[in-house]
Amino acid sequence: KQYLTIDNRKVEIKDQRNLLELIRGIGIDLPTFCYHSELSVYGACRLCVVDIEGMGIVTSCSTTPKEGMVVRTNTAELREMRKVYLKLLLANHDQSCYTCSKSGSCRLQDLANRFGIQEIPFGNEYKPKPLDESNPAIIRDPNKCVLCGDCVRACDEIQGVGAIDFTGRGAHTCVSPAFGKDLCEVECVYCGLCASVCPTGAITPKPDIDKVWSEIYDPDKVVVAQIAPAVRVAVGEMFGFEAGEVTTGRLVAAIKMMGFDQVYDTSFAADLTVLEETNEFIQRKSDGGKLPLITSCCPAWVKYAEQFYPELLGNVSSCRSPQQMFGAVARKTLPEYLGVKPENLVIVSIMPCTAKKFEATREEFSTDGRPDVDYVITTQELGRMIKETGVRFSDLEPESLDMPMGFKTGAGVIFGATGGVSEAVLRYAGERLTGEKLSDSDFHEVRGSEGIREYEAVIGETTLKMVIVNGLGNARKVLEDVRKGKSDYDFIEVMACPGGCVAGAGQPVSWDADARTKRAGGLYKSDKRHQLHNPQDNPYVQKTYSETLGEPGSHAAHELLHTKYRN
Ligand code: HC0
Ligand code: SF4
Repeated sequence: KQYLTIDNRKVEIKDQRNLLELIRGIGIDLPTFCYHSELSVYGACRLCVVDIEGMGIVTSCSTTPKEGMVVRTNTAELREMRKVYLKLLLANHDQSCYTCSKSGSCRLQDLANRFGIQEIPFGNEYKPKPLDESNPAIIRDPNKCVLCGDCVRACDEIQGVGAIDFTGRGAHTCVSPAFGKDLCEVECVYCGLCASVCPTGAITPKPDIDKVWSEIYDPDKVVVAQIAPAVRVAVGEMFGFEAGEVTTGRLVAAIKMMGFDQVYDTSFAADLTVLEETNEFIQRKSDGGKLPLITSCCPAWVKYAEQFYPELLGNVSSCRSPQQMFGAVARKTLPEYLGVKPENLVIVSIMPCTAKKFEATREEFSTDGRPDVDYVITTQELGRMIKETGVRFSDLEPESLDMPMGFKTGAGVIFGATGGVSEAVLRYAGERLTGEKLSDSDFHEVRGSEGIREYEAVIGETTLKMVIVNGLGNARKVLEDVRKGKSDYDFIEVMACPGGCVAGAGQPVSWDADARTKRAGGLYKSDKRHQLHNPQDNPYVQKTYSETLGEPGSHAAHELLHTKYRN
């Protein structure tokens, strides 16, 4: 065993990658902007400086812990250095904290507060730079950038996109797409990972709150909501609940109090998606069609495939995502069901994701020029709207979702975690391929958090070789082999966000490193509490087939539930 000393405490060195991890592991929250455990070490913000006997002052993020080191994290000099770094950042920062959407969850604000900074002595050097609001998903505000580079490394190292980088030199350095372009002009897929890791308000989800309020206030409109799976296990975090606590009932109550007319569940459409997608899969498998079949519900992944793997678009499932299946079915059936004129029906999605905002604007997903989903707001935006109303979320009595599209099986709920789509497909495929009910609908093997997980399912006579991928850089690793004909997968699930939708960029800002695991745990717990677990058993999905769609893969189903991708 090896030991070192931190602030007079003897500490064992285990497998920590750097001194910062070790310091944080013993409960000292040393501040940083540019350190992120899943990214390479950059060492630029210098806030994590420590004093080591014999070495002097070094950044702890880039120092390997060694036997016998004597480390101090808090000295007069270190404290002064941190304050100076913070003041320099503040001097170059837009100071519109009151009106910033990150106010309350901004790390710069938090640290200025923690270090008791009450003046910025260097004068305000900063000259306003234009915002990039060019796309439906995220806003880039260079005035709030602290040059930590987290976004640049996340986009490059985790997503393998490289849409943004440092540009300019010295005092003119900033982060932007190449040649000062806007995000809509480069290969950005709107996954929002850059916004998730941004410690300030420099990259944030683009809000649609005002538009949704004005529809709610319009007495002629009937406004319906669909709630994505991952929202129910995260929105509570904005109201004092633990990550992963399932708050669906309170969520419904709050949304109704806000003035929505009906509250439905995207998980209903997820059940529907499984039937269509599994049908497509089994058909391809039995007719020698194009395999592997690759899932299509993550819009950032679909855009990535269009840009980087156009030759594999024939492998991508033609199924629309649950969000868009919901939109299409709701447009077709709800006007009559609710007795509302089609033009007065407003469909709002509540999603954990920024790319869903983009997906809803795609022209494939509109009918007679009107988008099937009118507005997409993120979990964060919904939380803010609830806060605006003053409703005390934790005091609400849970309410039920509205029928028919509020009914789902557990399969439609686990979609929000990586591996969830694959497990849901197995729950239906198992029955389709053997003609028998499954005795156990859990497939624990596909659950987990690794970026690439393989699973071979043996169902009756058929072996299905599956791989579950999260993070687009991981997708690239798997797809390179598919492209070269070197892989024999039957089915590939791809979600752009590491962890799946539970970790989407629209989820509440969280400092909890385990939030994503806890949220996924909440979805699996919710699955257990549902009466039904297999999507084919959803009586309202069955009714939708008998009344509107015929059977999975039918002409009507294709019209409403499938699409084609651009090359
Ligand atoms: Fe997801 Fe979805 S599971 S993408 O992660 O498939 O955003 O939560 O709503 O559409 O259902 C996001 C989450 C969804 C869709 C569903 C899928
Ligand atoms: Fe990169 Fe995703 Fe951010 Fe676009 S949204 S810049 S692809 S991390």
